[in-house]
Amino acid sequence: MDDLLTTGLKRFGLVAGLSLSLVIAGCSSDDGKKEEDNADKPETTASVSEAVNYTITGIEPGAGVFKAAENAVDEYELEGWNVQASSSGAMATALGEAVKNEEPIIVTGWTPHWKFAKYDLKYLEDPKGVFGDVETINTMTRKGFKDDNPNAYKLLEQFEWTTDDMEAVMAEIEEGTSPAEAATNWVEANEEKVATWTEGVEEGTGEIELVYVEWDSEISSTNVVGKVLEDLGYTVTLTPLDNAIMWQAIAGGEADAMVAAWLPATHGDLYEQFKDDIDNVGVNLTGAKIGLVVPTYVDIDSIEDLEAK
Ligand code: PBE
Repeated sequence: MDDLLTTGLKRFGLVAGLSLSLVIAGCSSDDGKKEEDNADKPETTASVSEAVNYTITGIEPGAGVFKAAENAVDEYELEGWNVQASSSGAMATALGEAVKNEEPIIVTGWTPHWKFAKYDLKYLEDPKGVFGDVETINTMTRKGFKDDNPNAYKLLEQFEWTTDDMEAVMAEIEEGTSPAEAATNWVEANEEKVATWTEGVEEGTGEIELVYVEWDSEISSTNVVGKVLEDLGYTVTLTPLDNAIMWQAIAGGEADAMVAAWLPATHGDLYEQFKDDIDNVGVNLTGAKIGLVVPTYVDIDSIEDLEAK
């Protein structure tokens, strides 16, 4: 893969070098060079826009990052661009294929995610701040859950980990381990950290339903929390839902808890909509981020470098 990337970098370096000489040629004599000068720009920037067919490879349309990408198309006046609805898995496959073939691609991306360890990637700068800043992932329960299950609630209150922790679970799943097994392995390998979550928590019984969306990050966190609750004696069900439905299920009391609320920006609209009917337990991870992500060999740095169709 290193070789492929190096080749990709060389290729794009060559294009950049070529355009520089055209610009210099354009500067040295004014007459007759104008066209070449202008023609040079699409070479570098529009070629990326063109090569990706004015398409951002998206994920589930209910995801905050998908909606933010659509806002970015508006805010940066990218007429003719399309944010393609897909799934997190299909996006990752498309990204992997593009890197293998050294082709440009723009995806809706987020951190924590295993893709940053596997490929050389960068976030496109977002001077308009459409994708928000660094944010937190938060735990939410239905109202009344605390009274019904004070011990499980205490565990959820004490559940907090790092992007590295989450990425370790994600990486194992990406390599083919089942989510449940990867969660078990992580819990066994991180007894001390788990002990801080279960400190003062007594064993319990009964059923707990955790809801989540099948994003790689949330598959990891939900399975880990589910495993710890199971170890405490609860019967745990993990139910994958669409994003808005997940929030609705907690607000309506149909499900007990989720650890998948990205705030303040990514799920800010959903939080506003449901916050009065939800118990916000608190932060479980800091350092989360969303944005447009490209392989480093793609020769643009900012969303502003993209061009309308
Ligand atoms: N994500 C992963 C979600 C939150 C977690 C970034 C894909 C979203 O955009 O809603």
